[in-house]
Amino acid sequence: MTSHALDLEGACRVIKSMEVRGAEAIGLLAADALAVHLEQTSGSLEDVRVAAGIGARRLLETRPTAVTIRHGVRSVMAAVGAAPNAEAARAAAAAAAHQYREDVVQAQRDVVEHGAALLGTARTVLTHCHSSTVGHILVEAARRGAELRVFATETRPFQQGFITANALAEADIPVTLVVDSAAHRVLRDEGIDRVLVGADTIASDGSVYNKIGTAGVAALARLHKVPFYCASSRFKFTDQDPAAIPIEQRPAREIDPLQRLRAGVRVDNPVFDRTPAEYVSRIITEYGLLRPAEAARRCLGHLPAIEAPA
Ligand code: RI2
Repeated sequence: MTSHALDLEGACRVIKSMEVRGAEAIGLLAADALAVHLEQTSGSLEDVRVAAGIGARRLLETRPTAVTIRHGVRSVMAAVGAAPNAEAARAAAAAAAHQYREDVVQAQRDVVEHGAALLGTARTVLTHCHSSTVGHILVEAARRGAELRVFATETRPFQQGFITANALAEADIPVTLVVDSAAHRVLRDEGIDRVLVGADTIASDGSVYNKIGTAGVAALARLHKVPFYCASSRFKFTDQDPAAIPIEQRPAREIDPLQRLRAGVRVDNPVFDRTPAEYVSRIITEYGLLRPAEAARRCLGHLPAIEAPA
């Protein structure tokens, strides 16, 4: 499936269903889908702007925690806002989505470079969920000769740990899948010397919003004195008030797909949690390995402010 083949509603559907998932991927798809939507919008400049605003809101509703969607949408909206006429707006939207992709891909390459250097020659790593950024770092470190051993948590309820495990096995990196509740045992008994996770969103105070369970792994890493690293380009950072960052709730059926629960049992399925900055040793950014608050300052300094869609 190519993202370009999707109309706006199709893109919203596959993002919401997590058929396309991972913070970076959904931001790229959102930008592309909005640009394609505007290419297909005829009429005046005002018509294009209205369509952009409606499309942006639809995309932002899909996965409310992921700030990458905001950055992708913002880049397209800014281009539309600056265009003098409808034709220029459509062309500028396409160019902006393309540029956003180039910038995100380059930033991830730079993060991977710093991450692979961090891992050095031989490391035992614990990771949680599936992050394309972390995956690329591990594969690149192995390519450079690191004798890696990786433990991947299953990551209930969506089980993205399976994606991580299969991708690493395909790259011939020894990997062991464990249930989430094994994190304490693994950190205590398996000689883990780095925890490495991705990010969906990072607040200006350096706290990391990532897959549910990340904060628990971080607390356990602290207990066992294992350094905890988060790999993230600037496109995960936001200057939103941390208290206002929404945590996405997903359907109960993801936890109880066989519907074994009786009516009346409440299911709480927040898919992200917030890891406080003090649990994070360094954030691996395109600007190098930085303490969380410094990473936020540097990364936000290289981003335009995110505005709400018109
Ligand atoms: P990359 C994922 O979210 C995971 O939480 C992962 O850590 C994060 O996105 C970053 O992934 P989800 O879409 O951008 O599985 O590094 O909910 O690929």
